[in-house]
Amino acid sequence: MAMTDEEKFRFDLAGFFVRPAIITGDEVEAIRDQIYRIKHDPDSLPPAHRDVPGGPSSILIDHPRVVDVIQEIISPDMRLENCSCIWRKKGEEHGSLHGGGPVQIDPIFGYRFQNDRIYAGMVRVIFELTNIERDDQSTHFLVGSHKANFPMHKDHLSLESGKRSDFLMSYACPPGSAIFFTENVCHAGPKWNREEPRVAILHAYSHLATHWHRLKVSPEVLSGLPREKQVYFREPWIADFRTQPATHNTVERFLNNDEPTVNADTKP
Ligand SMILES: O=C(O)CCC(=O)C(=O)O
Ligand SMILES: [Fe+2]
Repeated sequence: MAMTDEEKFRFDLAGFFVRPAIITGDEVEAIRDQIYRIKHDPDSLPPAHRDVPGGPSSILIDHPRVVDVIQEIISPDMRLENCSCIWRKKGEEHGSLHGGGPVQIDPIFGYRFQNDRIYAGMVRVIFELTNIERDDQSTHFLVGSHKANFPMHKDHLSLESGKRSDFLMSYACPPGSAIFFTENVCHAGPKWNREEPRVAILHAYSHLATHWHRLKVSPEVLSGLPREKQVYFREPWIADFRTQPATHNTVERFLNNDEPTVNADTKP
C-alpha cells in the first residue's frame, strides 16, 4: 500500500487529504460506544478502556491505511504521541485558527519537499465517526498555509460567516474516514452547529527522534495494549552509542525486551 499520486498532490498543495471510510461500520459503532462511555459513563468500562487509544479504539493506532501514509510522509521510524477523543455537542468548539506560516522552520512541525518526497514533521489524523457534510463545522484548514512564508494575516483568520478567508476549506466524508493534515497547516475546530454530536478521535504522529506532547495516556490504558501497539509509544530516540555497536530503537528490539513505554513517568 502507498499513497496515490492524487493524495500526495492534495497533501502537498492543501496540507490535508481525506481517506473515506477506512474503518468498517461495526468498528465505528464499537468506538462510538466507547467514546460515549468515556465522556458520560466511564465506570461502565474496564479501566484499560477508559480512554483512547485503549479498547475498541486501539485498532486505529496501527491501522494499515494510516500507517502507510505516516511511513511515507514522516518515516518508518514513527511514534504516536498524542491521542484524544471528542463528543462535540451543538455550540461546542475546539477554537480559532492556529498554526501555519514560518513555524515550518521548526523541525517538529516542519513541512518540506525534497529528494522527490514529502518530509512532514507532526502529522495529525482525525478519525471522523459521524457523517460529515460539506457545510458542517468540522475541522477547517487554511489551505497552503503549511508552506506560507509570511505569518498568518489577520484578514484570513476569522471563522465568522461572511468574513471567512477564501482559502478556508473543510471536507465531507462518511463515518469511519481519516483526515490527514500536517500540524503546520493553519487549522481550526469551529463551533459545531448540528444537533447530532460530532464524534471523532485525533492522533498526532511524529518522527521517532522527536517528542512534543508529553503523553497523557494513563499507565492502565497503555499496559492494556498488546506489545505490538505499545511499540508506537516507545521512548523517542534512534541510536544508543553507549553500546558497541550502537543499539537502535527498532520495533524488533522493543518487542523483544520489556522496556517501558515513554509513559513510565507520569508526574507533571
Ligand atoms: O477539534 C477540531 O476540529 C480541531 C482540533 C485541533 O485543532 C487540535 O486538536 O489541535
Ligand atoms: Fe490544532
